Amino acid sequence: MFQEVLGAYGLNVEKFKIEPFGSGLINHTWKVYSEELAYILQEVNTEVFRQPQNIAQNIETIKKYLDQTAPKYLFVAPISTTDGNDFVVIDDHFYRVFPFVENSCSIDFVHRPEQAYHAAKQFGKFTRMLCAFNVKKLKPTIEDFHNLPLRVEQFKTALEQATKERIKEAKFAIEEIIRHYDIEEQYGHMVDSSALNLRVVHHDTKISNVLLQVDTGVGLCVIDLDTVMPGYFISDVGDMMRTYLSEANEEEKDFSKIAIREDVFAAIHKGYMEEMDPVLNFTEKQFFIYAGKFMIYMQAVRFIADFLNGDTYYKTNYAGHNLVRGLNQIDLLNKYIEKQSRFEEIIKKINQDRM
Ligand code: GN1
Ligand code: MG
Repeated sequence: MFQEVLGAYGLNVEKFKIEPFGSGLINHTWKVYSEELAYILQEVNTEVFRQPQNIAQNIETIKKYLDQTAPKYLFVAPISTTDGNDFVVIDDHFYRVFPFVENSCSIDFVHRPEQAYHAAKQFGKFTRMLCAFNVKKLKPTIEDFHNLPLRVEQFKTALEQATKERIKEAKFAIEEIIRHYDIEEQYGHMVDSSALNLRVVHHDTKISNVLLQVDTGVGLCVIDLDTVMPGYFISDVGDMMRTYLSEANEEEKDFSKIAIREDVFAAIHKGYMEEMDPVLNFTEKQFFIYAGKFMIYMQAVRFIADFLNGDTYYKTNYAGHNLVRGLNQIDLLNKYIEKQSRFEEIIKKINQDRM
């Protein structure tokens, strides 16, 4: 496979070392490198991304726009094959190759608030750079990806179809998801009232999706653009809250290690709003804290639904893995909700200091 794929780019497989790369749950990624050159090779999971051409097209459309409006902005698009394509299809498998950004690194955990700040700034900057771009030009790469009511519907269907054993095992998780249905209701009100604008949103703002400068740790750019599509800013802010606030991530089995770091919350707010404050309207800003509840809850719903469905979506490494992930997210959600008034104080203080 490697030979055929790299051959399409005019690269000779024998000249490169190839190693699995990164920690994604959906696509397969490799680093392909020699002394002089380095690339990222990726196979797109077409079970999840049914029309991977849409990803390629979206990235191409955005690239053209940014080339004209912000030529200095670092936007990592796939390189072209010798035939001028953005991707290669071999036996129905879909591959693309990215340049490896020099002097860049990524991290899997937020150890310090500055890292959250730099990441949040990059995600904010990305949406800001595209705030005048017509979002309707982008195709959804996964229909209804962050449509919470639909995710809850899918959870209910999974519950109807699940085996008795799985329902019994997940009893507490199921009860917790039902107890927090108000988060979904609030989403419904928000969408009905057209409070939020559709924007170009990344939809997967985990820390490993930002490249940092090796020596300084300063943010360079965002990567993993598969889920870039029209959406609401709460998806990006919320996923940062979900994945940065606690040092222990969604894989942690010992929930006593899950804890919310207020300084990281403040850093996310600072980095994101440095870019997005002039872009977001007054009503949108009111949903900044809700964003975290929305994303943490939705991820819990998705993990538990996948557990009930017999683990068909997320890669799992042990029996009950998705249940543990779901319970982890429920624990995080409850700890987040406890902190809500602290978050309000933090934002109030930031706004006062600014005046
Ligand atoms: C998936 O593959 P990865 O890790 O980038 C998922 C995200 C989830 C995340 C949870 C297309 O992302 O929505 O938040 O797992 N991506 C898709 O770890 O479903
Ligand atoms: Mg991803």
